[in-house]
Amino acid sequence: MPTVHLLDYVAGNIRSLVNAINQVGYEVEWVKTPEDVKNADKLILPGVGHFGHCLSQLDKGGFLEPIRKHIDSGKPFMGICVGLQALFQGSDEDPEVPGLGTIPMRIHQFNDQTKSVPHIGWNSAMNTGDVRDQSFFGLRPDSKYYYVHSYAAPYTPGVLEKDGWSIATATYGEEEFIGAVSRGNIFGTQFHPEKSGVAGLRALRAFLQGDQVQTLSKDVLGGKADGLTRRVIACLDVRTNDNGDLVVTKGDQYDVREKSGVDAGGQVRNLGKPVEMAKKYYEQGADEVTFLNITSFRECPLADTPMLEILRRASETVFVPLTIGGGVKDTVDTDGTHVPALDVATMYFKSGADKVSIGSDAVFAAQDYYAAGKKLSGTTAIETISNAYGKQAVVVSVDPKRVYVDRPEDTHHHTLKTAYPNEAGQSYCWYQCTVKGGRETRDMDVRELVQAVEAMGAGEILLNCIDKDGSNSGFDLELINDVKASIKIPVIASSGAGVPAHFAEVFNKTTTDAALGAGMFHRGEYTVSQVKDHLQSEGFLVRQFEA
Ligand code: 1PR
Repeated sequence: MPTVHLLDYVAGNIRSLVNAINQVGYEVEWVKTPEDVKNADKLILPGVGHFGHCLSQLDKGGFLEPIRKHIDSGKPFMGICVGLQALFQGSDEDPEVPGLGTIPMRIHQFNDQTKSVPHIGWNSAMNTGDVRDQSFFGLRPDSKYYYVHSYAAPYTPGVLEKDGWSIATATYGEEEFIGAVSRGNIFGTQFHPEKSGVAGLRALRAFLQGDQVQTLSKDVLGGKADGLTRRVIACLDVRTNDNGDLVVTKGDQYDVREKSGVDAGGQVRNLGKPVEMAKKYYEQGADEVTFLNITSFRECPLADTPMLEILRRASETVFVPLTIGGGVKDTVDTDGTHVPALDVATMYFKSGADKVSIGSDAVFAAQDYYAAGKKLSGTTAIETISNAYGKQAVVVSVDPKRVYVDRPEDTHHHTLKTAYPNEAGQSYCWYQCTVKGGRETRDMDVRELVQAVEAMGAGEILLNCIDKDGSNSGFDLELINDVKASIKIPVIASSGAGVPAHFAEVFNKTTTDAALGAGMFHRGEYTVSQVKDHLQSEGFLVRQFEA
């Protein structure tokens, strides 16, 4: 197999990139020292986390000059995400830290007054060139690519083009930014090709094969830079069943045991095998796949935890983002060793996860945050993981339950007037946070929780609702609107999806950033592609699976 050199200087999900490189027929050689850069023909600089962290690590390791020389020598160079940003002069994210300066512009933060930040999801990379049927490095106007970032290079027409750069852009809200650049031997993508399905693999292959300019066939010219698509996520709740096998299960209001059929009497509902199901949903067009370890599997050393193997295997064939939740917290291993949450997360990232999801521990951290007068401790799982890997890598999974009251004055919590009073006629409710899979409640409402975790550096909220879970009755729109109104980070609506129309409803009636389904997919009632088709027929922009 031909090789490509990959710089592994920062923490992050490098496994997916290696898998993607293997998938297109290349092998990775690691660049561990500045000397190794000299031996590289094709060099890739991946990048996750902070601009300043990335550039100062490169500087400290003595890599910057060899990278510059590599680029100047005309050998192929590709920068991904922060690796692309490194080509610029600097970034608002860490104004003191200089970039490589190859591109004479700076990186700016997205405006979070008008939209959720980070920008997470599938967006375009449209060539700005005059020759409409030409593209570079396999980018196509009808394809979508996976982006996750809070900072970007704003696009000003003509400025870089006059210096010979080819540019492809995406639009987020009112802002048009650079999604990919290329000139001569240089290729940079703000999106993650390794997470962008077949479209991303095509770009990676084109770079590795030096296939810089392509003439596009007529049938792919129809795309337009129409912005972020509606994200549809498939969620797999995973646990061991009573025979000790790892299965995908699904609860009703979090109760996963059978109540009817041959297994009535309490067997754990078994809906399939995690890796196979993840692949199936990827091929149906799921924009992301989430695995939630809903119980600890068994007493085994952390390094052998079965979720790691699931991630390793899933990331070999599923080229969209993978999130893993359950048990991300400071832990004591079976041999008594204390393992910080950051190390638990690191194991997951190294095994192929792109994001970790934190549930119970986020509630405990939020309680401490308020008890300390809204002071950050710097030591919570959210803060440590977010600081090391960037906020986009940290999802907080929220498991709220409705509590009805007669009047808002009856509780110190934030209430809303509901269109769905309970049987006793109470028409106000608040959403109480729970821990341990809904088994215990806490004196905290969902607003308090999401605001606290946003302050700690969470990048996204996975908003479940215990009352709606498994009900097939649609999402809890009141809850979603309430949470959206209280934070700036993206929200994934979850719990209650039963038919494709529920997805259209949640995108119509709330400003949710993504929507997640579980049971309706697992039971085979609908496919992800049917949901996407429905959304498209209702006028929503979606990404369809590229074969
Ligand atoms: O507390 O950090 O160890 O994380 C545990 C994680 O496991 C949390 O994210 C929590 O939401 C999840 N969890 C715990 N117990 C259960 C259970 O079902 N007994 N599942 C559970 C949560 C909720 C969603 C579900 C949607 C959509 N599952 O992920 O997929 O409700 O379902 P639907 O579309 O079929 O309605 P920690």
